[in-house]
Amino acid sequence: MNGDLFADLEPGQGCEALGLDAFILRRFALPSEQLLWQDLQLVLARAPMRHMVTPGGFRMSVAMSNAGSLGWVSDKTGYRYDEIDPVSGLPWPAIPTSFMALAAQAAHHAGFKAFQPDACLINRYAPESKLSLHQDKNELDFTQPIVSVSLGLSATFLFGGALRTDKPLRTILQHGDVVVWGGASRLNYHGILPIKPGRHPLVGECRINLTFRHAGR
Ligand code: MD3
Ligand code: FE
Repeated sequence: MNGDLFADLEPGQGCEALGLDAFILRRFALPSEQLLWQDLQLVLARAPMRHMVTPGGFRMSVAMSNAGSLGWVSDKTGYRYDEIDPVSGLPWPAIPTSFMALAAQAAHHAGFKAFQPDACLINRYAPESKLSLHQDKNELDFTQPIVSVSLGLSATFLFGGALRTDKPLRTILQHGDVVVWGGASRLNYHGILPIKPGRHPLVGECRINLTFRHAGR
């Protein structure tokens, strides 16, 4: 690991390389958990969580919402980014400054100097919810990384390769863990195994994941 890049991490906030251009900053979001949580409630008051439907007609077990000038949506016609929340008919709420600061700091630690997210997808996993192995390829610019922030219950993350058939690595993502996925791993398959029931003191009986993307031009 490049010592200089990570010199200002606090003790206990190690950085691990998960794969090529993929870095886990364990517990990196812990110091800002209260602010993140407050700001998340403000976003969700305007854009409530909802279960989207896949193009195949299945209701997703993960509930979702978005902040930013673009939001990820799925319906029977397909997956896409849209400026408008189809539930409210209004633009998605802005990405809170606390979210932006955390995402920029994390990207910077992983060597991405100018991360400009325009979309923050918010995923909520109740017990038994899962996200099957998939690629994220609706974004227009793959040179910018994706930053993910895990809150609440732990999850087993599957990190595969460029092909669906590549055997995935497994790692546990815990409350406060931040992962930065760049260049070489940007199009890797990945997923989340079914969440085990439990209770987190701040977040309650679920897992929440924030993923920051640059989706537009
Ligand atoms: C690796 N979310 O929203 S975040 C998703 O925990 C998604 O909710 C998972 O996959 C979650 O699309 C995983 C980590 C993540 C996000 C995007 C990636 C890992 C990635 C894109 C490429 C490679
Ligand atoms: Fe994904």
